[in-house]
Amino acid sequence: MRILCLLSIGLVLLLSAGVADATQCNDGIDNNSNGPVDLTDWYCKSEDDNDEGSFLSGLPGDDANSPAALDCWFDTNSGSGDDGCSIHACCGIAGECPDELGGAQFDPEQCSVSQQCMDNCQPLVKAGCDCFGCCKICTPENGCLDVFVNPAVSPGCSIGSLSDPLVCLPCVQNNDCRYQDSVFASGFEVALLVVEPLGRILERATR
Ligand SMILES: [Ca+2]
Ligand SMILES: [Ca+2]
Ligand SMILES: [Ca+2]
Ligand SMILES: [Ca+2]
Repeated sequence: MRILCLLSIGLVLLLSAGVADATQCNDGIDNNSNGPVDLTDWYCKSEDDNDEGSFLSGLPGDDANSPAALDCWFDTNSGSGDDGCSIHACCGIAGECPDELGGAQFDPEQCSVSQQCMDNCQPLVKAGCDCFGCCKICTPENGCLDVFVNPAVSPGCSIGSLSDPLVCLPCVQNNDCRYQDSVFASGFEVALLVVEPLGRILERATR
């Protein structure tokens, strides 16, 4: 009887822990009613992301970086102390560095990524993206575009405005710090092992 009681208490604790950790990006619900659910949605950068309806995470302290000092976009905080990543957004901007991103202060000599950043951030990066939120997103309307979806760089960017270069800034992925092996599926590139059993591979990544 006592063992049964202990088991029940354990189960209740486990369930309440699960409820406490629920986010929009791990709740199994299509919160923004657009079809993709949780991590298959473009707007979910990790299971901790609590906003399935935008590129923001909805988490206190996240998405507060200056474009002049981006940390690892996928660690759901804005500090570079825990990841060792700090890079000017214009290191990844395709073309001129815009004034509003601090173009006057941009030094292209300061664009290297530390080993610490690679070690900490690469395991967190979502397929199709680099460490700083420059992601290859494919839609029937636009084909595949590399755009900064990180709100610190492109605050108004959404799937509907992907092809507007003034809203979703075109970018070049950081080769030293990005998700390495992935394939194109409808939407984000998707990790090979995730997409294969579902038979949703459209073509191999050509980066
Ligand atoms: Ca969800
Ligand atoms: Ca959704
Ligand atoms: Ca989000
Ligand atoms: Ca961080």
